[in-house]
Amino acid sequence: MNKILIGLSLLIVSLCINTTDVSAKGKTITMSIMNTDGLSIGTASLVQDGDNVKIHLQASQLTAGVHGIHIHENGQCDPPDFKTAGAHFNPINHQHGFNNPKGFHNGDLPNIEVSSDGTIDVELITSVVTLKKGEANSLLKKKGTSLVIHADADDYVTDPAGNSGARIACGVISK
Ligand SMILES: [Cu+2]
Ligand SMILES: [Zn+2]
Repeated sequence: MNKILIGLSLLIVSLCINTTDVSAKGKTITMSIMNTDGLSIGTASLVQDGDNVKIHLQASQLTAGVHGIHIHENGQCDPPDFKTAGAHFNPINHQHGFNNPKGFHNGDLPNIEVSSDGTIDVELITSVVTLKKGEANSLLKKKGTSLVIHADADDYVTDPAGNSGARIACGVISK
């Protein structure tokens, strides 16, 4: 009986901690990532954590190696080319790339590396976008935004998209 009570109180304590944690972090937005055939190959979860937005990407059926990934300006992913996602999310009108003296876009993100089995499970953290509505750099603007994975690596300097090649996967970020 004692053991059960201790177990219960531990459970209550951990529930309280989780609740606090969740409210400090804000709601998690989960979206599906689709490939060029329009089929789901994974998910991305976004959460506001203080000044940062954390993006947890889990996907499979990708080609192994380094790929560019960005947040694009439109919340629309029409396969197979995902052109409807538009350009990189760029509310302050910079050029592309972390190594570009006139850079970078708010939607720019570090390259991801897909394992030899075609899977990826990674957390990306960015402080130049927000999930708070109404802000100029909000990912939840009226028509949403999108997360796009490219065929090639981002060179972090070539405007407007880092020479990262075709768009191979896309997911809509919206409330
Ligand atoms: Cu892109
Ligand atoms: Zn860019």
